[in-house]
Amino acid sequence: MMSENFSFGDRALDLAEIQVMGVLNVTPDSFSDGGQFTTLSSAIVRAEQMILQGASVIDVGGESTRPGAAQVSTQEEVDRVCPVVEQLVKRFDVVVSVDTSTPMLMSESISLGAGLINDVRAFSREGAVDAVKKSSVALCLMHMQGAPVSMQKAPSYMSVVDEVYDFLQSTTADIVAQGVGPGRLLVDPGFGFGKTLQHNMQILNNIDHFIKLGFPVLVGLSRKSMFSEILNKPVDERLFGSLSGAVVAAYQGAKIIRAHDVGETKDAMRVVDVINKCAKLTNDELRN
Ligand code: 7PM
Repeated sequence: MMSENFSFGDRALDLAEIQVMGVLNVTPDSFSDGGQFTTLSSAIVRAEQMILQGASVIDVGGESTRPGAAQVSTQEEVDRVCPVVEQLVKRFDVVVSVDTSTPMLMSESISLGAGLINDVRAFSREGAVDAVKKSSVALCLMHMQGAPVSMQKAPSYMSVVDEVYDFLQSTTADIVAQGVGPGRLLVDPGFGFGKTLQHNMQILNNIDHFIKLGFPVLVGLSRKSMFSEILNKPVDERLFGSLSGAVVAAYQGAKIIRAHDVGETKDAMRVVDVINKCAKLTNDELRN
């Protein structure tokens, strides 16, 4: 099997195999873990668990992007996230991702050894591109319609797949034009960020189209409210729904799956890896 090494700062991952990004919330109001991992040591314990379960990326987030969430101050976000990034880089052989739109936290995280900046606002804030430009970290650009406070009020598109595609195409081109190498970029259609259930399902059915952008595709479906709309289940009972969605995305070529339930997601992705790999075998290779 050919490898597809992709650099995240000074670490690399082989994207020929689907990678699982474990979610590490360090917000006191995180919707799925009630903020119990807000202290440094419990965050490290949770990260280690996820790494043992197969996470190759840990996504540290200190700003809740929950629909309607209150904004945290820059200083508060930096104070929550930086000590966690520092410890994770020091202790584990893992790509440390920072879920932020704040240029100051981007710079700080990069100097602490983070390998990926995951920005749900696609580096749209003043100074964001400058904060990452002179480093070698990877950047994940996500699509969102509107802002977290209001995005789920009335999502509306003429053609959701085309609009998300065009946004990712023009935003990646714009960032490359500002001096970031294209080999550093990942894209994400942003499930649940200004999208109805139908919009989310249109996107999920067209992940193979987003692959054509030429950047590795990352998706986050884990525990999202689209599964509550389908299954009518609370956030802690959406695992099987989330896995079903992750399989559909990965089968079409998504390379990184952002998930809370890392071990279960990793098992599902191992199965999809074998399905995708066997699909490419020739008759010659299949004969004994
Ligand atoms: C409330 C609602 C709290 C939604 C948290 C969330 C993504 C992400 C998030 C994603 C990328 C969550 C989301 N979702 N980053 N950050 N892609 N790249 O479910 O889909 O954790 S926050």
